[in-house]
Amino acid sequence: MHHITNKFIEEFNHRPDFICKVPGRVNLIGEHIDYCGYSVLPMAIEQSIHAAFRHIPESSLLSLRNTASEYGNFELDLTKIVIDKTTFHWSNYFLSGVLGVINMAKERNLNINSGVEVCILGDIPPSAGLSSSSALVCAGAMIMNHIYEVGLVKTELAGLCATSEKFVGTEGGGMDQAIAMMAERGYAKLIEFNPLRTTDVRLPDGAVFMVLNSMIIANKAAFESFNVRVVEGRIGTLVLSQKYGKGSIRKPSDLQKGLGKSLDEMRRLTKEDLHEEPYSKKEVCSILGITEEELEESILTSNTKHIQSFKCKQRLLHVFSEAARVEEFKKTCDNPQQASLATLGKLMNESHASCRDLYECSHPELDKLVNLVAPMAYGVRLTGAGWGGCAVAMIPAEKVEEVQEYVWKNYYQKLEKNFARSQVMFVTSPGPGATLFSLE
Ligand code: ADP
Ligand code: NG1
Ligand code: MG
Repeated sequence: MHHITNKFIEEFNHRPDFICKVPGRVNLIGEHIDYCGYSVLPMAIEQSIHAAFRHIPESSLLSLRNTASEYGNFELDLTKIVIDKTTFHWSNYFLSGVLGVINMAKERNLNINSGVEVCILGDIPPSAGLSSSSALVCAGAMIMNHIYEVGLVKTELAGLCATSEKFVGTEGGGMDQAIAMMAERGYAKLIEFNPLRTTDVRLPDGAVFMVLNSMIIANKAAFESFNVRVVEGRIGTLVLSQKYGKGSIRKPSDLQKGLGKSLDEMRRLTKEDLHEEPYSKKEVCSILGITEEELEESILTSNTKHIQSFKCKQRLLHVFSEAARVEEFKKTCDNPQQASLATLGKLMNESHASCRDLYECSHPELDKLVNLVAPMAYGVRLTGAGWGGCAVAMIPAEKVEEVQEYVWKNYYQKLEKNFARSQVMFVTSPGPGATLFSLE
């Protein structure tokens, strides 16, 4: 805490009033299904974004600083806030939370004529699937909620931040913002959507969760793969929806509800009704009875308009099977038995295989890491969006050192880079959600 306060004083010549702390998260199971409307099961980690801030009533300026010099300073007049999706500047994340709350404050006719000085210190490995992005978004929103006295409670902030992070350009779901806001120490959470709600999940005794960073950077806003997956699922759902006379349903969970089918039945439909080869743009338009322009405008995102083919079947098979694994994982945690650890581990392994083969969101280095850990773990899988970033392994508590030693030697030392062991591999237990501390 000293470091951030000192940096704040160095930058602004006075002490901050408050510190806002927002954690990162590790998703235990349920990957790439939150934006399809399905439940996910993450927990908050210790690593967080800390934002020291001071309200400046006499100005409308936001002054943003970072303790890490690579991020650079940022200034903006809050009355003229805009987010340029194409710049990929770190401030975009913070600003999207800020903008979400400003829009809400305007709707409520609140006075928004004041400014704020902010200094960020973050120790969530960035672009590693541990949700550093949403922690920044949530910090921006919490600070403005406080300063403008908007009065949003945590569930409202979580929903608002999920919508706001889209200002950055990624079409994600609401998992990261929900766990960042609503986590509670000691529990993982089942997060359900529409309406957003969380249920405590107590993890079984005898195993620990270890996060291992592949050190492959995956910046989700700067590359299109994330949104390509979103639209592939969307198109597959529209094709099925059309076939079953359900109109233009584009969210898999909505279609499931509309059809009144189980997840297994949805998988069967997907297998029978969609073809293996990628759908071309032309074919999609002909099935849906729309023009290419309409496809681009109302179904694709600004960074996926140029995509020519869509692997709808593979993506939806992942979605429906992953949603079923989350249900099974939760059930197993709720009724602990002797074989529970093995069952949970198996589900995690299946989740990884599905992410790798059907959703194609892994990375060869991440697979290498997963394969190294697998023989010593109950289960191990990529966590977060993928394409690099971290794996999460459930391992017997007594095997922690053995695993770390082995992976250090066989993975990290081979990368020939300098990093602290504790930064790339750490055991984690469920931490609390976002908090605001007064320094007065
Ligand atoms: P993830 O959410 O998995 O960490 P994203 O690609 O969604 O990865 O977001 C990573 C981005 O978040 C970084 O490129 C950077 O812009 C921003 N970010 C993360 N940590 C910090 C930090 N400590 N300070 C400033 N920006 C950060
Ligand atoms: P990360 O890894 O934090 O960028 C993303 C999405 C989640 C979820 C996961 C995949 C955002 C803010 N986050 O997480 O909603 O879809 O990927 O399960 O878009
Ligand atoms: Mg992110």
